[in-house]
Amino acid sequence: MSTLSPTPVGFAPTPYGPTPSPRQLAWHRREQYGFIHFTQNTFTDKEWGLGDEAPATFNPTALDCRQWVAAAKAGGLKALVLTAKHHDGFCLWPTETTSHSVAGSPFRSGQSDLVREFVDACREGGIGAGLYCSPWDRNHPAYGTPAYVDVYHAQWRELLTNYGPLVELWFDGANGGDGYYGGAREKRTIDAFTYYRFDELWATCRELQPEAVIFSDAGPDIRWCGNERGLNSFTSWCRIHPKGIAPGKVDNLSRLPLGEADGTVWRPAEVDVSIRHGWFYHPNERPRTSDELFHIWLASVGRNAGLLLNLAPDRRGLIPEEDVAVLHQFRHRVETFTAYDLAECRAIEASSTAAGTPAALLDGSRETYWAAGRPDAEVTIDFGLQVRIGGIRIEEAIQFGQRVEAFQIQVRVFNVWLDVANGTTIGAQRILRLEQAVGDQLRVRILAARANPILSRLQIYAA
Ligand code: FUL
Repeated sequence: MSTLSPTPVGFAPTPYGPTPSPRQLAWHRREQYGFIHFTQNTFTDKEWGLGDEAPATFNPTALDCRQWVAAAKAGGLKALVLTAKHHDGFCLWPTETTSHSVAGSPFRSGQSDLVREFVDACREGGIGAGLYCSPWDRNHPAYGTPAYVDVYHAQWRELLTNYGPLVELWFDGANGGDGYYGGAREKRTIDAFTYYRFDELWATCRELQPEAVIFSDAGPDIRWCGNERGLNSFTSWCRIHPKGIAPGKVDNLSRLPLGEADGTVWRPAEVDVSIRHGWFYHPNERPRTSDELFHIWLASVGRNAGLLLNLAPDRRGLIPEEDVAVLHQFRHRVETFTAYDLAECRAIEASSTAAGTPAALLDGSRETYWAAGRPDAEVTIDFGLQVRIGGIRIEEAIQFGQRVEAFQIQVRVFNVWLDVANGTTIGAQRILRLEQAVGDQLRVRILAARANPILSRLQIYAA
């Protein structure tokens, strides 16, 4: 087996299918980040407020957004997305569009702007800030008519204009119909495909926040994974056919986790899940264990998705101490799992090379790559001695599109090759736990790909 050859061969590969935009690529690199669900529901013990909550109900006693940021960082989260407005319509900033906001609450004597405190704390802490502003508004009297949609667009315009650069804009799909609606207390239905004029609104987002990714069930930058349990599917394509999906409407739910191998747009999956059972704080709920969070991480980030982990500040306006402790343990768990890379500085050999070099897989960079000369190809790493392997991380060079459809991991023990794992798609990253495989060589065999595979990184974690 030859040692590292630093000289790349061949020409830069031609991309296969759609590829990520710069803002999508930056999103892929964040991998895990957090949600903050905080509003009237925190004080009323609800998940969906009706919209008739008095602004005076909202009154955190010790709110400190810097504590949220510290908690996020304790868990290794790279950004936070705040519910600036949830379905009950209460705005956490002093909007000019409605009086149903923090301006009417006793919190900071009605002088507060929680969105400002939030973005300032994120920037001070060096993490990205994103915002959620619910399309469904159970408070607004005009909900269901075109007049409300103008209000909704104006709310986003305030958020997009006054709070500096944002990394993610979150468009929820829920619409339960009934609400307070200025006292009408009735059921109102809308057409999810046309009512909100999302195309127009998203064009405004692009103009005012060009770096921010836009999330909804349907994208346009990142799509929902189709469940709130923290699990992406084993197979997950970053591509999808955009037809038939709108925020709150999906013709076939399984399209969301799986994506579509022949999809025409790049729209990877985001996995949203809460650290507790509900999205909002409820005094009778406890956080998940760090073990559960580690499994969620493997089933989301480890399956080519972004992980949006929800944190729920309590009535003080602080993330509960027990949740912060779990976040610390979760981060420690991930860091321990990935601490020692057995592949670093080892000899690596490929069955074929059309461009780049197999050594690029071990150089730590995502810019360099190995492009195989055939759809089925393999790379072999020689550890030089028997090692105990606990996990593996494989990355495709997604700047050239997503290609791999099936792969296998084998380990050589006393000259016999044993299968230790099989997989389908890889994408931005596939992370697998291997049950203590022992051997002196490991090979990644690409069994099927839609075009010659191009990998950018390979890490093999010591058990
Ligand atoms: C859902 C909403 O209905 C929940 O309240 C929560 O905000 C979740 C993240 O999205 O669609």
